[in-house]
Amino acid sequence: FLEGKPTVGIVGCPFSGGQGRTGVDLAPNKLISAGLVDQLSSLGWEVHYNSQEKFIDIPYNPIPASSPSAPETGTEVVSDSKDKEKKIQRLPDEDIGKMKKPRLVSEVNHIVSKEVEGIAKRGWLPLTLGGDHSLALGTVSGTKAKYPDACLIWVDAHADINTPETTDSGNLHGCPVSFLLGLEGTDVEPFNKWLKPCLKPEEIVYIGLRDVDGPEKEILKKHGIKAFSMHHVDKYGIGKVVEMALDHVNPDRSKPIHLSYDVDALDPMVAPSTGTPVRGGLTFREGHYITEALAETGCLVSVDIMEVNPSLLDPGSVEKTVAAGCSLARASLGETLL
Ligand code: 6HN
Ligand code: MN
Ligand code: MN
Ligand code: MN
Repeated sequence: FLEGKPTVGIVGCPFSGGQGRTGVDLAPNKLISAGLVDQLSSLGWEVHYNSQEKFIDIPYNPIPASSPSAPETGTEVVSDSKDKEKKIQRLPDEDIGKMKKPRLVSEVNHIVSKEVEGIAKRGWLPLTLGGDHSLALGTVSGTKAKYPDACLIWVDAHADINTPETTDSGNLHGCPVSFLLGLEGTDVEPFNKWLKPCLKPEEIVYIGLRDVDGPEKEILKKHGIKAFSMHHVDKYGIGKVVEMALDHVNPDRSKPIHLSYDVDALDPMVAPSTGTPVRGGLTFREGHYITEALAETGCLVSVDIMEVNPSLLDPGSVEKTVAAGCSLARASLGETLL
């Protein structure tokens, strides 16, 4: 599906507003500092990297707070990457219903959506580095704008399919899938200003689930959404699970694939530095096998690596998690194909 010389457009998204912990916004820089651009170039890809500085212009809470004392509202002085100072008026971003930071999450994702769409429309592969998983609102809608028949493989400990009504936490990183599907309760401001439902229930498949909220289980059942939990990985083995997942969303291996990878799908021993770790996850090899098998299909058109949080735990844990993020990205782009 890609055009011309294989080219990847890395979209660095320093964003943490879809959940409550700071630090996940540091991941894109960490992944890049770990050498990701050169690593992907070595695989034969032309690599373009852009970090989404535009986020700082959004008039809601700073992303990330440019200083710990940055005000929630009022005038803030921020410096861009060229150390040019700008004054920005911060507006309040009150909860809407249970949703936390709805305006911020919406505006950031609108930018990400257009960015991903633009990269995809050049015939390049967008590789989005989160940031928290609410960013999938932007990445998946952007991919779908170029490839309306793309299917979505969601690798995660969580289903991220709460609606604004079912969410307990109010954190929008637990909700992106419901918005993409246009489930009941998601046609709400400010998201409905730009985000149209773009995904059908039969176009998504999950791998790695092990912490799904009660209402999410009902949603999965009601809409007949296919999910391979860790139980299925144990029962069938990862090879069979990926094959069954592809048979479900992409039976002829003819459709474009968007991979949205939350590193908390990996076991916390493999990827400890993440905001919502859950025991009993994918091993290092199982986690990488998924990306290798998808690379092998030749159908991957868009990849997200989400929820690395370099501010959590000790330096050793951070290094492991960042290294896992880089190697998942490399494997998705074909590193381990012989
Ligand atoms: N993630 N189901 C929980 C919630 O808050 O809705 C956890 C969501 C985790 C989201 O890991 O991307
Ligand atoms: Mn997630
Ligand atoms: Mn998760
Ligand atoms: Mn939970």
